[in-house]
Amino acid sequence: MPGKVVGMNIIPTNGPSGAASNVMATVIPTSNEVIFQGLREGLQEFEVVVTDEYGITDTTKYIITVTSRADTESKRIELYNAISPNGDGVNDVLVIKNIERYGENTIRIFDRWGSEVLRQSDYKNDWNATWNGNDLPDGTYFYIFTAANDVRESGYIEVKR
Ligand SMILES: [Ca+2]
Repeated sequence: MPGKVVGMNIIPTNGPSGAASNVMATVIPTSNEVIFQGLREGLQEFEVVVTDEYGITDTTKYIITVTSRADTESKRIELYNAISPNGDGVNDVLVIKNIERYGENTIRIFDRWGSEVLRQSDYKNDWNATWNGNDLPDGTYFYIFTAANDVRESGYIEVKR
């Protein structure tokens, strides 16, 4: 386009998941954000029409996948990232909440020097910061959790007895 862009319009169109009659898209020029209303789950098509200072327009078609927040959140793993494996029965093991939802999974845990101290498939929520039957030192560890459907989460775990 020859000129400076002066306007953008987003038009929901009929996509594979059906009519777009209830969808509204509002462009907020000050923040370059688009607010969608009335989206439903599935594929949604939009035409993005850009207008330049000479009134010339350019149209691009986009297809986005709309997923519900519940779907997105259920793929995230939830764990309490500090454990106190001192045998008092409180927070002694690393628990990944709802781990059964993820199907086949693998967890790997590394110490601060990058040595792997746990690699377990089908994790049973039972890691208590031991390695070969010995207590690992208190400190910060790093985990990588992978499971079916491209679930991959990583982060730190604090071990303090
Ligand atoms: Ca404890």
